Amino acid sequence: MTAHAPLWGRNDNQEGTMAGSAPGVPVVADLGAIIKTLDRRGRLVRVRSEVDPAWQLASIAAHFEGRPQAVLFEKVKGSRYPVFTGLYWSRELLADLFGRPEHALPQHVSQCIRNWQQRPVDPVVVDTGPVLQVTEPGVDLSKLPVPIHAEQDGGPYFDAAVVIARDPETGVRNASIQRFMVIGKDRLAVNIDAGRHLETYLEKAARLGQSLPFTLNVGVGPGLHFSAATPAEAAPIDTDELGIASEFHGQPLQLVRGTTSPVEMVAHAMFALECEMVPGELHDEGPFAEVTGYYATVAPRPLVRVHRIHRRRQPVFQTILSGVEVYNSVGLLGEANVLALLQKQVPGVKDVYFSHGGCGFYHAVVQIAHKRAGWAKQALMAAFAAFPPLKMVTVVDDDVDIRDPADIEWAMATRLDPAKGIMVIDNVFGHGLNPSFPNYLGAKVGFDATRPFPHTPNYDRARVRPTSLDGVDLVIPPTASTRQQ
Ligand SMILES: Cc1cc2nc3c(=O)[nH]c(=O)nc-3n(C[C@H](O)[C@H](O)[C@H](O)COP(=O)(O)O)c2cc1C
Ligand SMILES: [Mn+2]
Repeated sequence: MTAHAPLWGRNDNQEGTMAGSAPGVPVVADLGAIIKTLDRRGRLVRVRSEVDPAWQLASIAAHFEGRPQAVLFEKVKGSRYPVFTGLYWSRELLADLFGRPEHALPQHVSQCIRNWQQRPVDPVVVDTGPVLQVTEPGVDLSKLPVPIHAEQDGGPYFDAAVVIARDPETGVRNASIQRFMVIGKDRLAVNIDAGRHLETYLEKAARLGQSLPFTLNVGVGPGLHFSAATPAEAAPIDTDELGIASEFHGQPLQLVRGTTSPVEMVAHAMFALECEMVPGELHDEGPFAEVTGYYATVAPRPLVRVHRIHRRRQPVFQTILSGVEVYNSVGLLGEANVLALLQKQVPGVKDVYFSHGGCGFYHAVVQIAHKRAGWAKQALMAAFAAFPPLKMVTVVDDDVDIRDPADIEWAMATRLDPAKGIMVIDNVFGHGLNPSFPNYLGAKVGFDATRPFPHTPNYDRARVRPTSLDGVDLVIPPTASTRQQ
């Protein structure tokens, strides 16, 4: 396990908190403690007025999207529970959460995944946990503040819940995030993309003539979200990827036994729903405004029966806005995984960034310090293989800032040779939500925007000598834009 102390140390605050956070576990493992700490550090916007979970909540949240602060909606119409959003929409906020510089985040994430791959620390099953403080006498999803986000969304959506399921043949646990539309008091419909482990589990259950039980864990910290979002390339189907959360927490993840099936729940979640899918039972799901900026269309998708709802005494519901927040969760995990694989396979790779213009997971920018001619193209091919949703990969030299779109364009404008440096791969598997990949099939493009190797002085970057402004006597008059601030 990593040696780092989880940020903000242990949550040994014994007083009852608003969210009922748990003593003895790291802050990052407990959303209640995270919210409390964000509040203390000036990183929590509180919305005190009552808001409607249908459209209004998301539209207010959108005003704060990307800021290094999360948002807590204290009063949500029709429900007793607050709603929290925005934990992932700023890398500054996330980096603070993990107590390291922003640029070091992908390295940290890939290190945690590597540690887990080498020496997994399996979750432990404990007798009880905060999530079992209350078991609802019946199931009524309308009591939960499940928001409707975009104008044409087909209904309220659980979009930040972690699914835990067990392989019907091997019993191995899987964690993932899927969107779930509320279609009734105790019914949901789920979108499972092609190739997901949950899809394989459901197919296996069908072959065995069984249903597939799973739990839906709402209100968890980044360790769990990151373990659930770890791509299959890094966490193959025969591994229990929940162990990745143990790495982020610095101690084994705690689970509690299910009460209606052998599938566990997250002990420190805010809510846990015990659910079941019967193979072949479908219901229309969608539309849903997806991370791509387009609506996912309506189609018959697996129907889910909710059998039991457990919760903390004072739970907070968690939701994620389809946008930067997803770029930074799925994207960061993809980025970390591509970085780890490229560094193993391609000498000279220094950094990887999944740009926001590329929806956080369609465009990877790779930084390389060339050691040999032709390695930029090796990096292109390795990146596509490492993360199938990618549609574009751009490779630049190590004097280019991969987080600055203008710098990347500069490299393309001055270093890309369009005759030799553009690689198109047609008829290849891509991401189903990308409209340029109908039925998961389309074309991908790689740009080698590196200088010719060996390097020649005509490609050397002109720079002024770095100087500090300390001690320089300056008069800076306000401009129209600074006056407005
Ligand atoms: C906020 C968020 C929403 C997601 N929604 C879905 C979804 O609706 N369907 C899906 O199949 N994957 C979705 N994903 C991606 C998967 O959770 C992710 O690729 C995961 O690694 C899949 O797990 P698996 O490799 O065990 O199949 C979502 C990810 C995030 C972070
Ligand atoms: Mn998996």
